[in-house]
This record gives sequence, C-alpha cells and structure tokens, in this order.
Amino acid sequence: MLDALWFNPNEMLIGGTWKTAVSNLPLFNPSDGSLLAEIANGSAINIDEAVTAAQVARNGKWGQLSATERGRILTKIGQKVLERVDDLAEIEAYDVGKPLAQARADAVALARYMEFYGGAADKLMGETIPYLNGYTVYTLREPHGVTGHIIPWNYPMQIIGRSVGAALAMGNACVLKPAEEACLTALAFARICGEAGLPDGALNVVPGSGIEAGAALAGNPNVQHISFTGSVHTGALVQRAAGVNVVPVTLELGGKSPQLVFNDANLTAALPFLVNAGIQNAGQTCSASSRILIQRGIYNSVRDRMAEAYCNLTVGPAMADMHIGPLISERQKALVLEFLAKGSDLTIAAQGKLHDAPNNGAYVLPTLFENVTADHPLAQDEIFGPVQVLIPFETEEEAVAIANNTDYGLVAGIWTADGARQMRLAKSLRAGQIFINNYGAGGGVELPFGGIGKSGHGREKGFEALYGFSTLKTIAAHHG
Ligand code: TXE
Repeated sequence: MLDALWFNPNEMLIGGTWKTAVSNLPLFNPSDGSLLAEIANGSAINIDEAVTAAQVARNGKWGQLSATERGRILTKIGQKVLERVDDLAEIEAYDVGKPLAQARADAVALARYMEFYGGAADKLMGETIPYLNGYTVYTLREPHGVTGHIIPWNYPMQIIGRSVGAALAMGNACVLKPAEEACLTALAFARICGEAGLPDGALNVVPGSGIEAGAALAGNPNVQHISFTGSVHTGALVQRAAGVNVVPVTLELGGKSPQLVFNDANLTAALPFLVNAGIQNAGQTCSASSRILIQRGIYNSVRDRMAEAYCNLTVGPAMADMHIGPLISERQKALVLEFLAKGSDLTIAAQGKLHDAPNNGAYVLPTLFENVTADHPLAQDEIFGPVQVLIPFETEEEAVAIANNTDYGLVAGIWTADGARQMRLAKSLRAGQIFINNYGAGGGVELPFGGIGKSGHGREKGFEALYGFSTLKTIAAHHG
C-alpha cells in the first residue's frame, strides 16, 4: 500500500489554505484496480476562489518579489523536491501505474525544472531599440498575471515542472487543475512549494473533473493565459473557451511521431531508441514514437531485432518496476484494445509478456505490427498505448511523404550516417523537434518543446517558455 503520503489527498490548496471540497472523486491504483484515495472534486466555485487568490497574490507579496527572489524560491523548491524524490516516485508509481524507475526519473526532472527556471528567472531581458532622434525606446518582459494550467495524467510531475515552473519564474500566479485520474504528486508538489517559502496564492491547486473544474478554469475571465496538455478534442474546447475572453493558450496535444531508419543507420545505436520510444510509460507519451519507417534494405533485419526485443518486454505492477506498467485506467485500456481490434487485418511481429500482473490491473500487451500501410488507422491515429507499427519505404522522398502524412507534428527521429540527408530531413520533416541519430535527447528541460498541426501550438520547456509565459511592453520616451 502507498506509504509515502505525508498529506491529506482529498484537499485542495486555495490562497495558502488547504480545504476540502463539497464532494470527492475516487482515485484508483491502475496496477490492481484498488481504491487508492478519495480526492477533492473541485467545483467551478472553487476555481473562481483559486483565481481570486492568485490575483491577490499577484497584487501582494508574490507580485512584489524581485526576479532574483523568485528565482531563489524556485531553486529551493527544486532542492526540496530532490530530498523527496523517493516519496514522489512511490506516489506517482501508485497513482499513474508508472514503473518505479520511470516515476523516479519524473521526480528528478521536476527538480531540474525548478533549478532551471530558478536560475532563469532573472535572466530574461528586454532590449533597447534604435529609433528616431530624441527618443529612447526599450522593452520590458512582464508576467501575464494569473495563468491557468490544465494538465493530464501521463507525466504529472514533468508537465507541472515545465509549465508552472516557467510561469512562476516570470512572476505569474498559477491555478493548477490536475487530471482526475492522477493528482497526488500535484498536491505533494504544492506542499513542497509551501515549505520552500512560496508565498500564499502564488500556486493554487484544484483537483476536479475536466467538465466542471477544467472548463471553469479555461473560461475564467480573470485568467490571462492558459497552458493545456491533453487530447486534441479537449484542447480545442479549451481554446474556444479561452477565446471568448481573448486569452492566449499554449496547447500540447500529442502526436504520431515517426522514426526514419535508413539503410546506412547504426542499428546497434538505434535499436534501444526504436523500442523504448514506443513503450516508455506504456506508450502514454505525447512524443511516443508509434511509427517506425524502415528502408527496404534493412527492413527484415530491423523487424527481427525489434521483435526479439518485444518478446523480452515484461509487463507488471508499477512497484515491480518492469519495462511496462498498466495503462492509467480501464477507460484507456478499452481505447487501446479498440485500436488493437482495428489491427486485426495486420500481422503482429511480436508481443511482450505479462508478469505477476494482478487480474484487475489495466494491462495491455505491448504489440508490434509489421508491414503496415501509411494510411492504416494504426498508422494515422494517436493510440496512447504500447503499440508500434513498422512501415517499409524505398526512397528518402517516400519516407518524408509518409512521415509528414498525419494530422500531427510533434517530434521526429532520423537514423542515417549521411550528413547531407540529415540536414535535408531536418528541414523537410514537419515537427516541433527533430532528433538526429537519437530520439528524445534525454528529455532535456532546456529544449523548447511543442508541435505544429494537431499537435498544438506554442512552446514549453527551455528559455522559450519564458516568452510564452510573459508579455512584451514597449516604452518609447521622447526627451528631445
Ligand atoms: O484527455 P483530456 P483524456 C490523449 C490520448 C488519450 C486521450 C484521452 O490520446 O487517449 O487524449 O485522454 C481536462 N475543459 N492525451 O480524456 O480530456 C482533464 O480533466 C477543460 C494526450 O485524459 O484532454 C485533464 O486534466 N479541461 C496527452 C486534461 O483536461 C478539461 C495527455 C486532459 O484530459 C475538459 C493525455 C474541458 N472540457 C491524453 N475536459 C498528451 N498530449 O500528452 C477534460 N479536461
């Protein structure tokens, strides 16, 4: 059972006060289907209260801190997260079903985001602009004010780190609505922020349903920026709701990211990335590589090597720390099984194995499909489960056409020794991040991340996120 909780899971944080909600929602352990906790079912009224508390914080102590002071607090939060990495990892493993080592990596990444944005807080500068004689013109970067953060269940700690970290660094006050399927590390993080001296109201956390709490946050007229990570359908709803108030949104909506493997690729280097990028976090990763495009000359060899790796994949409870845990929920499992049924006309190259997996867990076997055509639903739609398709191609032009032929454009990987081809493809592939002879680049917090097309718009992570979480003011002084 979950031992690491040091807080009451059914509370929400509004203006520095931990409160209970009028009603609760059940939170399940996806590894065995048991009830893990009751969490607050925050209402639209609670969201209004949280937005008001954030406004008070902006106009009060939090808003008066210098950039350096904000940075110091964020850095301290990062240190405190590091001290609690094991507890956070255990909570996340129980809540999300993520194998323990992967949950631990997320906790370390959360700390790293806080360190990065702590250091960056006082380093985003405006500029002076040469202008007409008699003028001095300069620009200031200012916070939006109150920012709303609607996050999903697949990487709660990493997504909190990248969006709340950058928003706080710029001096915004945040209202965070975690996903109803997994919100415990959001609450743990808020506790840690308080211990590190983050002023009341700078971060408010209201768990609750998307339909009520999420929609109330997206449409709140006193929020000045919304950051959303989740499905295309909900992202469009959030953008529409924010649009009524003319509020900017950053949308990170997932993808169908390819890896392109050419005849001259170093297969020994490529193989672990080809497989891991599809099955990490049970494939519930926005930048999962669910399409592997393989040039004909090495197709059989890559298929055989990937199939062998798949046969050795084990699936089991998060705390047993195997390659793959359960999916987040029975609902997600049903969605993935529907996709597997759509693949009944395809050939399965290999599947992994269940290992000591309790009957009521949301487990799905990792499945590798071979010889898939580019227009098949499994090669077009985001599955969000441990499923990859192998697509053969003959020429570079064909590979680019296939790679670019989905609604998405989040990331893409290229495996080739040919430097000129690397450069050509880096330009012609439609995606927000391109990886050459690697995939994911270790997930660096420093690297701007976001997509094009249905993968969304705006960039999070890195210094670039600070531009998104601030607004530019131009000052023109006429002094003769
Ligand atoms: O997502 P939702 P779901 C994709 C993935 C998955 C599918 C469904 O393909 O199978 O989405 O997952 C909140 N107004 N991704 O249903 O609905 C909700 O409470 C405002 C990709 O979980 O997008 C949660 O906090 N907010 C993805 C958040 O939105 C609303 C990660 C995400 O939920 C809302 C997750 C509303 N009307 C799923 N309705 C990625 N890009 O990594 C719900 N929410």
